[in-house]
Amino acid sequence: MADGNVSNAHHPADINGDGKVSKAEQDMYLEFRRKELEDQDAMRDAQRKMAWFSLYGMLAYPVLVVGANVAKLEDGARILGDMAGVYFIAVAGIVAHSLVLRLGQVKNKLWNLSRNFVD
Ligand SMILES: [Ca+2]
Repeated sequence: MADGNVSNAHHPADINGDGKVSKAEQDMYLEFRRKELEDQDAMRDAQRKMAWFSLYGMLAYPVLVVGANVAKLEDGARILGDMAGVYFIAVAGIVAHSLVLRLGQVKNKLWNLSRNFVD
């Protein structure tokens, strides 16, 4: 029933639903997929930068408290000390989220590798 170009299965590139993927539909689909991959890459870069920025902030925090004491800013040092608990919990959440995302990517890669060995 189905010839070479027509298929009963709906292809995501077939926008008008005629069962064929025209050149224009294929180009649009490939462009959409390319943009999608670029967006995912940019999102991963932004999350990685956010995690590193948070870690640097975590390292700089005690230095800021000591620096405020050295600069005779006792109120500043006290306020920074009071905020430390909330700050470190928030940073730990950001870093943990980043690690969980990374572990998910590693798991997917291992899963895909194992599927290649089975096939
Ligand atoms: Ca079509």
